[in-house]
Amino acid sequence: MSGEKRRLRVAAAQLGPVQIKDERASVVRRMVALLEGAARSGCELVVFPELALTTFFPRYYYENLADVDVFFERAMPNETTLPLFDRAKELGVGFYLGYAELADEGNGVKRYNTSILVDRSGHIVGKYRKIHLPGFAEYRPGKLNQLEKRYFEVGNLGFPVWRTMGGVAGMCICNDRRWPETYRVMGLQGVELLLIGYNTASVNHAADEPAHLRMFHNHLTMQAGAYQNGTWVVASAKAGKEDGHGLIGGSCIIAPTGEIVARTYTEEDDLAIADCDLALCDYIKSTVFDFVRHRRIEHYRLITERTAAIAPD
Ligand code: CDV
Repeated sequence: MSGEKRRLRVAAAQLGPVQIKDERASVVRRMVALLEGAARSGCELVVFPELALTTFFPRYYYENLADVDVFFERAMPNETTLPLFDRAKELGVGFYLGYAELADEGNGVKRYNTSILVDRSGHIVGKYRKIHLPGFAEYRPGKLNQLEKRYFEVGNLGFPVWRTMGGVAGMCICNDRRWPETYRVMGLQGVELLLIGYNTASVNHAADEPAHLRMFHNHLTMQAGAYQNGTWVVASAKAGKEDGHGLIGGSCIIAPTGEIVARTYTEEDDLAIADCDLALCDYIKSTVFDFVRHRRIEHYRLITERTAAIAPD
C-alpha cells in the first residue's frame, strides 16, 4: 500500500421511500442525482441502500415465489441501471449498490439479497450476498410480516474483502450489521472500509419496543463493529414511509474510533459525507485491538461450534 493515497471522501447516499408503483428508472434517476451531488462535493465512493431499486418488498406476502421475481434483477448492470453505471464511470466515482438478484449458476435459479462494489473505473470488484436473513419463511396472518427467509437463500459467498480504492473494503447488508461475527470475519482480513445498506422498519415487528431503540440499536451495533475492528463504516438507509410502512433513516459514516462523523437527519434522498482517513484504522488495529497480541482464539471455539445459547442446568 505504500505510496498509495489513504484518504477517501465518501458519501452515504440515503434514499427516501420507494413506493411499490415507482418505476425502477425513476429510482435510478434519483440515484444518479445523489451520485452527482456527491461528486460535486468531491466524493470518490457512494454507498446506496439495501434493495435500493424497489420498495422493501419482503414486507409483502406472495404465495407463489415467481410473483416476487418482478422485484429481482437478472443481470447487473442491466438496461435500467446502466445510466447509473455510466454516470459513475464518467465522474470517476465508485459505488455500493444493493439489489435483489436472480442468479442462475448452473444449479437452478436462486434468489439473493445482494450488493456489489463498483470501482472508480466502472469495474465490479466484488459481490456480497446477505447471510443473516431476518424474519420468517412463512406468512403469519394478522402480524406484520418480514419474509426475507421466504424470498432469499442465505448468501453463499461468505464475507470477503477486496483491495480497492486505496484500501481494504468489505460489504454486508442490513441485519448483518447487528452481528459481531460479520465485522470480526472481515476484521480478520484487515477491513478498513465496511459498506452497509439497510432498510430498517420504524417499528419492531417482533416486540413492543419503544421507537427510539430502532435508531439507538442501528448506530450502537455499527459503532461497536467499527471500533472493535478498527474500520470505517459507511451505512446508507432507505427511509420514510413506503406505502404507509415507515423506515428509519440515520445513514451515517463512522470512524474506526467508533464515533459518528457524519449522518443524515431527514427521511428523504440525502447525503452524509466524510473524509475517511484510512490510516486512522492503523491506530486502533495496533493498540487496543491489536489482534495478534490480544486475541485468545483457544477460548473462542464455541463461536463456530454452537449456534444456540445453552445455559447450564
Ligand atoms: N432488512 C433487514 O435486514 N431488516 C432488519 C430487521 C428485520 C431486524 C434490520 O436489521 O434492520
